[in-house]
Amino acid sequence: MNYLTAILIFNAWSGYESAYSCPLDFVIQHGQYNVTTNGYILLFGCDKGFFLYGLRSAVCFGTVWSNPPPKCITNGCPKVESAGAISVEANYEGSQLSFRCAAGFELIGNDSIHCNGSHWSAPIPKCVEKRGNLSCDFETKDLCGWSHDPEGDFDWTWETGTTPTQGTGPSYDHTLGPNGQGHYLFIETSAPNKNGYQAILKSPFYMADQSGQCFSFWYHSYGSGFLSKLEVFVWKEGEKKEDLTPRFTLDYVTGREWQNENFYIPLQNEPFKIMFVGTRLKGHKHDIAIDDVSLGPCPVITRLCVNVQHVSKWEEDRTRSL
Ligand SMILES: *[C@@H]1O[C@H](CO)[C@@H](O)[C@H](O)[C@H]1NC(C)=O
Ligand SMILES: *[C@@H]1O[C@H](CO)[C@@H](O)[C@H](O)[C@H]1NC(C)=O
Ligand SMILES: *[C@@H]1O[C@H](CO)[C@@H](O)[C@H](O)[C@H]1NC(C)=O
Ligand SMILES: *[C@@H]1O[C@H](CO)[C@@H](O)[C@H](O)[C@H]1NC(C)=O
Ligand SMILES: [Ca+2]
Repeated sequence: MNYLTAILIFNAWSGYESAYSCPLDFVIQHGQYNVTTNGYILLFGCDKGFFLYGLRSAVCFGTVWSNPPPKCITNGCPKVESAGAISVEANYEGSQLSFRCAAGFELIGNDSIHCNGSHWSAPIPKCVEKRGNLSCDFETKDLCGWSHDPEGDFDWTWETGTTPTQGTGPSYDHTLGPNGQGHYLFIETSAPNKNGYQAILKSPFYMADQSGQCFSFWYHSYGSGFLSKLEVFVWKEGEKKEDLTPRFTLDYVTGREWQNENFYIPLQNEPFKIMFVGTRLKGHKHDIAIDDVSLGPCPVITRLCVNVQHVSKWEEDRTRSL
């Protein structure tokens, strides 16, 4: 017994007939429909040469149809092929297309279009890169879209409380503080990591129109000696880390407090990422940590807040971009 038969039996048994008043105010281009059972059921059909795209029937529930009428579609529309981030699946001999985007991209427009013989039902959709979260406190394991670069020798560790080695690293995160059980990321400088090993963390893509602002982050650099290094870069697709100049470098101990830093990102003409590179230089007593990153308007009184070396770099870029 199919769905339709079941409904007919239910209908006969319950005596609902008089209650059907679903609207019959639509036309099906290149097709027709027949009204049956006093307006309770519609049966759809398409003209010769057209495919029926959708359901073959509809049932009236009081005043609304169970589903929209199908479309009668055929081929003959301009060809659309997969290219770049967009992939196309053709059905009904090319009369209907479904679209998907590669990871990291989102679809703008309809994910499904169909053809009436000459025109597509909607413009061809586009895949655009997803916009990265503007800030992250690293409180969830998805790291707000930040990711470990497989080119690194090891990954940044997601941690709460102290780091495993005594005398180095933070005792708590920056977001929630001493009693908060918050999370941060750090580079584990103990074995098995070796001297020269790097951990690379990349932000999601930011769009070019999100440049011209400041990137702010908190870091924690406690341990003994000059043992590890933190570098922060602005990176674009295809660029090699070796060819880039870090926008921030730290290779010394600053103490047990979290420190804030920010730098200006000059206007870019293509999507970019922020890249944190942590390098173990010598020994296991310098676990550098980061937390609370954000991209946004530059602080007004930068001069008073950050050390002189970085103010000059910030001002230099700013002046150049004005
Ligand atoms: C509608 O009824 C007509 C006349 O009986 C028939 O030729 C046609 O095939 C029917 N269409 C559908 C979709 O059932
Ligand atoms: C997708 O297409 C349907 C009709 O096929 C239309 O009603 C709808 O507005 C379209 N959506 C977008 C986002 O273009
Ligand atoms: C297909 O749709 C376009 C625009 O909606 C319309 O101008 C054209 O007449 C339609 N063609 C057919 C064969 O229905
Ligand atoms: C932004 O962060 C939220 C929460 O962590 C996450 O669910 C979402 O996927 C992120 N967006 C992107 C584009 O990565
Ligand atoms: Ca945190």
